[in-house]
Amino acid sequence: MTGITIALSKGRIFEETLPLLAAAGIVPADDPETSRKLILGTSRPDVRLVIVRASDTPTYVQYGAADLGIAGKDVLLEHGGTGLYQPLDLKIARCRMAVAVPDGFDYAAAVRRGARLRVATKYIQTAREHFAAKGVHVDLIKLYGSMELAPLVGLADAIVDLVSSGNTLKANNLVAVEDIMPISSRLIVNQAALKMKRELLQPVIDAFAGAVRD
Ligand code: PRT
Ligand code: MG
Repeated sequence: MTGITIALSKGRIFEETLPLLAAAGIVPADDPETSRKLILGTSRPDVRLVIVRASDTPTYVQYGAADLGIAGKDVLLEHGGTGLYQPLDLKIARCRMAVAVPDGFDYAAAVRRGARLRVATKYIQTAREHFAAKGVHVDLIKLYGSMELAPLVGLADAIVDLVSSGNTLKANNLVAVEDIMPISSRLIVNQAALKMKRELLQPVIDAFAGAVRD
């Protein structure tokens, strides 16, 4: 494909990417919330968007099915980043990765006495590194969503999840007891495409860079 293919997930990343796309003269021809199309044309005949699951974005870019993509740092850490160039923190879809437990569970005391904790999460790699660095013994339980449920039904003592407003934790009587890292979304670029199509891709990367807002 001689044009540019950009992989995006619908929802918050798509919404918050619109101003960045606009800075590169790219306006989607359809709204992925209402259209069922997975390939969207744009105002630029040489640019198309592909709509993928958030956790699949790095895979599409890694294999060159998309030249560019936008993915959360949470997703990139789990993927590993192979074959990807990550030139920009776009500072969108911001939140934090945290450890949370049921209100009333004394996490600090459990850690102090060296208890083995069962931790449910979608973010196995990040959680493993975090607890290993702290010397906390954990059994990690892989889930694909709704982590907040796990401690409420006895599947886990704690969860590692993303927190933005804190409303989901509060609604489920959970409290964040430890911050792991701040999270935002990055522009990712297929390394081979950057070499082969630099004259096409670099102006888009530069336009995104100029449109990043704190
Ligand atoms: O939905 P799907 O399974 O396809 O994937 P996804 O949930 O990862 O996708 P999406 O579109 O929901 O999120 C895309 C990216 O947005 C993530 O990879 C993060 O980098 C970023 N992001 C920013 C968030 C949040 N904020 C966020 N709050 N992703 C998820 N959440 C969830 C969180 O997991 C928790 O369940 O929202 C809930 C907490 O929100 P608050 O506001 O109640 O604290
Ligand atoms: Mg989601």
